[in-house]
Amino acid sequence: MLPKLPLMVTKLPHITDMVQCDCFCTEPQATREHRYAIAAIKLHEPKASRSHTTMTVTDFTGFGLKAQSGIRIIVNMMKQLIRIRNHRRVAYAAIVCMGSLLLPAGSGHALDVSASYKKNAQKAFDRFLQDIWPEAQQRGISRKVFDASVNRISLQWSIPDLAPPKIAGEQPAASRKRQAEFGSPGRYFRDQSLNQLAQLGQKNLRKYATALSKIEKTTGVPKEVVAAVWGRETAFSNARIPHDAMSVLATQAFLGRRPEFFRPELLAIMEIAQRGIVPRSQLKSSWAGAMGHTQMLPGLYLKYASDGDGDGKSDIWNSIPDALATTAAFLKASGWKSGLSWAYEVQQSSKLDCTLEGPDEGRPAAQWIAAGATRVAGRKWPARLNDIKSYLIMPAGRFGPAFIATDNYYAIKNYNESDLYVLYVGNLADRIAGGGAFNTGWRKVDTFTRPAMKEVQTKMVRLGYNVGDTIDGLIGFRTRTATGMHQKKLGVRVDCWPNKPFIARLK
Ligand SMILES: [Ca+2]
Repeated sequence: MLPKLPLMVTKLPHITDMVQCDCFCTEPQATREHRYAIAAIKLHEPKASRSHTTMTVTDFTGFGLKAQSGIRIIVNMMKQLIRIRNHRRVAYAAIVCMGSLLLPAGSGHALDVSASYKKNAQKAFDRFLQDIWPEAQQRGISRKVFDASVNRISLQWSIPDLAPPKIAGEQPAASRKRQAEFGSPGRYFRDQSLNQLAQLGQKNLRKYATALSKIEKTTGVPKEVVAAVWGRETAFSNARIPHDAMSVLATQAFLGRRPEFFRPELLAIMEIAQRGIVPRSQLKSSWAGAMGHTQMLPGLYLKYASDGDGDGKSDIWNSIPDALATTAAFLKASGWKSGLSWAYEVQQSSKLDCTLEGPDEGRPAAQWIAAGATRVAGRKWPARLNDIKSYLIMPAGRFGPAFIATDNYYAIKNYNESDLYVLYVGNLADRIAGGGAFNTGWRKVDTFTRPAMKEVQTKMVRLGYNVGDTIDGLIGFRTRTATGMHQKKLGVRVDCWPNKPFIARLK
């Protein structure tokens, strides 16, 4: 038996890449921490592929895994392996460790930035911050709070996924996008990780029973769902959230890929500082600017801040009940309908037309049922679902589980724009409530890099199909349904997944 890795490594690894692509599809800084972390994962899972481990590392370094803990993990595992006399594994571990130190060296920075660029950028950044003042003032932020905020903001050159603008005639290359391969969604739903997380969830459900019952009563969002978001976001507050949120948001607003998205968030966090809910030193976030136990952006906090522990203020940074109440308020505002599940798994069947997947094809559940949707394991449909607008969800086309989802599915999706995120949270919630894995397994599908999938999407657009608002290289429901529609046209098997033989036939 292999020793178990500490929580951060066992709980978070398999979760992310497609789940939160914006945050995790970036080449991480190949620092020593990453190498140790890769070694630790390789040691735990010798069969993990290079791209998989890199993603895994990106995932939990996003939460602040430190070099020290990476080394400690390896040393402890080696000790245990020696103790249980697993010499082959020890030798393997030693090789992996050494190999990991020889991995292509990184500079420690996501960006290759010259000293002169940095100097000019700093000046432009200072001006950028001062230019925000009129907007800040309009929002009721005092000059005192504004100055105190700005004085302690520093440019964060090391956060991933930056796209620095041209300054004084110079423009560094944007940080590289990692060319990871996207494989079968199945690997995000490993029983071991999910069950461990579900057990922690059940423990926390008992610990916060009073607060969670109150939250469920006032918002209609089941306590298991609220807990599952918490588990997914910070592994029940076991993840480190290391960054100064204001500096991260200011950097994202100035150097990031989506300045128009982050500028209002920067103003929002200044407003939070103005309210003086917690000291500035406690306003910590992930590198994407999300804060607190359930990882909320400042703008969402301002809208949905709720008081879960009844002390009269909403402190999502220190109070778990407050964070949970705020998350539930957001889910409610996103359209949560009480008394309904997030989704009902149905038998994968050719009676279900996979080109009807997604939010545009919502219809009363009775219509899906009449068309042949049958719940798995002989489960009965709740009668009240009949008239409720429901949606077909097939995250891997015909190569995985299928669901009839409710608006609650899209409420979770409002937290994170990814089907796999919703499925993860939904399944974790079901497991916390005593359920298990999905009934239908995930079959192997062809894997692609994002640029390769972008090419495929471009071809499909040329053929007149809608693959979504942007050609993003991700296989979302529009890419899946467009695939199915083209398969229909070609007269081949309709499986709604762009495997290689299908792509070969795209002109
Ligand atoms: Ca409170």
